[in-house]
Amino acid sequence: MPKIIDARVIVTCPGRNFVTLKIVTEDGVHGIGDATLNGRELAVAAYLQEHVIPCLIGRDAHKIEDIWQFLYRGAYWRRGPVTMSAIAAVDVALWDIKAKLAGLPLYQLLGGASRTGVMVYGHANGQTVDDTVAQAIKYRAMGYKAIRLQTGVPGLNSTYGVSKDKLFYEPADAALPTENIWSTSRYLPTVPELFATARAELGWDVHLLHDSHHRLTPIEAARLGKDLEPYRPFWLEDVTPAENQESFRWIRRHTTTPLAVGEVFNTIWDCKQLIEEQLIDFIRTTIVHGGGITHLRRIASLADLYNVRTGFHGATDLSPVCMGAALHFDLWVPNFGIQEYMRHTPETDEVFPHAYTFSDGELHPGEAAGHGVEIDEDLAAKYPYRPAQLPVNRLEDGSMFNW
Ligand code: GCO
Ligand code: MG
Repeated sequence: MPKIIDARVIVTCPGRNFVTLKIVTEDGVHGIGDATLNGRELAVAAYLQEHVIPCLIGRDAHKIEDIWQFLYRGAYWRRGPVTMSAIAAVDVALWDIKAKLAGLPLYQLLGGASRTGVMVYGHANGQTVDDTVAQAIKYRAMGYKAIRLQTGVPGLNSTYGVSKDKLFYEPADAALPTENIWSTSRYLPTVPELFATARAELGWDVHLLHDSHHRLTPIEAARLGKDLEPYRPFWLEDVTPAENQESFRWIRRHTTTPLAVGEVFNTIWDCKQLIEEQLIDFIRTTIVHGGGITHLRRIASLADLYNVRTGFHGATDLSPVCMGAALHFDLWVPNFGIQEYMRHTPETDEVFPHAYTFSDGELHPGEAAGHGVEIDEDLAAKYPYRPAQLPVNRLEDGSMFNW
């Protein structure tokens, strides 16, 4: 058996913080998994270091399912982003090892390629509608078949999704949370205007997406969905905070705009009702925050029964290790929808050399054995951890709101 003899957590900050778990077997094969939880990185690092790694030493790296069940059931305190990100890191590192031992790219172990490439969406954003559409035109020229549009809201100093650096977006911008101001009434009219201009300039041969980032009530979401219908969005994302899965019934009754939810979910239980009642069209939960490949496979299979497709979260705060693993999953999963692709900084790409490549609006995981992503530990050590938290939102009258 490939016995686990060592496991370590690597924390590095090549532009932003990433937590990586490296597992090493007796015969010298290693695997890596992403454990990054934006703004709460050290909580997962400690969970792995203190509570998980001691349990891994001496185990058979081939027993992925048994180790998953051990960590999930064995924690007693089930679910939650910290626990599930830690389990995900172990799971992905073990799949990496298994595929390396088999000498195969990971997607072959899942069932082989179902498609030739993975359609991704890029992020066009700007302070004004015209800036945003100009960005979208650039993405189109780069080959993207799907583009997310986010624009500044007049009267608000900063808006979710509008970045300083155009190809990357890092909201965790300070050691203590930055306080932003939010106004739904100022925001709501901006999105249909943005989509109308985008369709006029870009035409219809491109998928357009938008993220409301958990800020609407169900009835506001329903209205936005209706207002966007003429522009045929690919999806409208995270319209309400989804702790209350029932609220999607209200949105669904009023609009045919496709709905995407789930980047903050951690297990199948967070999306069970949404999927079974067919209240959503795309499930966004991804490998790093949802218990790894082993658990995402269950979510995707449940979703497939109800015509819900995958649309994995792929923001900059998910490391290239998560992206690599996600792309193998995407290449295989029968009910694939789309993959988010927010590019990493060149420093991040250097720390995490990877086999995946972009062309014609698609990513491909490559043919390297394993998931095809490595970590350069010497380089990683040159970028020490920097405290950074996500922003918070207040309404114009000072009340705390959702970010
Ligand atoms: C997205 C997300 C991100 C999150 C970020 C938080 O759709 O890409 O909403 O931008 O805000 O991942 O850490
Ligand atoms: Mg989102």
